[in-house]
Amino acid sequence: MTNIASIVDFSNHPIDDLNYINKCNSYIKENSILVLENFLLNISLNKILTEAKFLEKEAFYCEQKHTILLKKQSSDYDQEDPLNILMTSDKGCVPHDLINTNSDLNILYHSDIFKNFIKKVLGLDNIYPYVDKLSSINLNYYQKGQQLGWHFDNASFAITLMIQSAPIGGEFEYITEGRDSNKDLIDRDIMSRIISGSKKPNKLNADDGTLILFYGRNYLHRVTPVESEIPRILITLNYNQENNVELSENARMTFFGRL
Ligand SMILES: O=C(O)CCC(=O)C(=O)O
Ligand SMILES: [Fe+2]
Repeated sequence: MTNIASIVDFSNHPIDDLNYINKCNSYIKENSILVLENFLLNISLNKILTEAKFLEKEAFYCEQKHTILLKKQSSDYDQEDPLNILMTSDKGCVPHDLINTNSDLNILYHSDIFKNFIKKVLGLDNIYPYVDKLSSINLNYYQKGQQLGWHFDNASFAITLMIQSAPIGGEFEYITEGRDSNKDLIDRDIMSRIISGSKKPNKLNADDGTLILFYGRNYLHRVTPVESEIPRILITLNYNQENNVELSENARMTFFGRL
């Protein structure tokens, strides 16, 4: 059985070390995003990439139109209202039940050391996998022309692993201001300027093997269209703060095409 020490590069990222954990916690509090480059050892990255390429033919592709709050357009609001403008998102997804039980991804996801790191860095009491068989780990494929439109996530935090960045396009863009979901505040002016392109977002061009933690419910973000024949492959590691949560049937049908 593979050990997490043969997956994570502990020399760069000693995720079991309290000083390192505290450093990451301070960093994300200050910056709202934490980018850990070369998080995966090369040998593990290559194994995961091989598995992801093998599973690519199983991906379910969906295209959606949604507002930045992931809702449908409403005739109650002005079409120009930044909360009512439609975005396009399209990508392919391989759900958790197709990933090998012995995959480094499963070992990492279930590892107590990794989960403890995530909990402490994000200041959470506990984190739990989804109880449905599809939603905990997802392989996402963005083929040429595919993208994620501007949005806020439903989940408060996101954990992603870049496995194959696109040579052209497929950039992660984000802002770290403009919403406080706890106080139900959204700065419409900032949203309008980002959507229209008059305000420039931050850009992140993550290399393969990078782990990213991000407060996606509070910060608008998108993935620009992939422009290369080589797809962008990104893994989401999805946890809940409560036990026994399943992704809604509607969301599972949308993203995976099945329950
Ligand atoms: O692909 C990415 O880098 C971000 C994914 C994302 O924003 C999402 O799945 O909600
Ligand atoms: Fe997102």
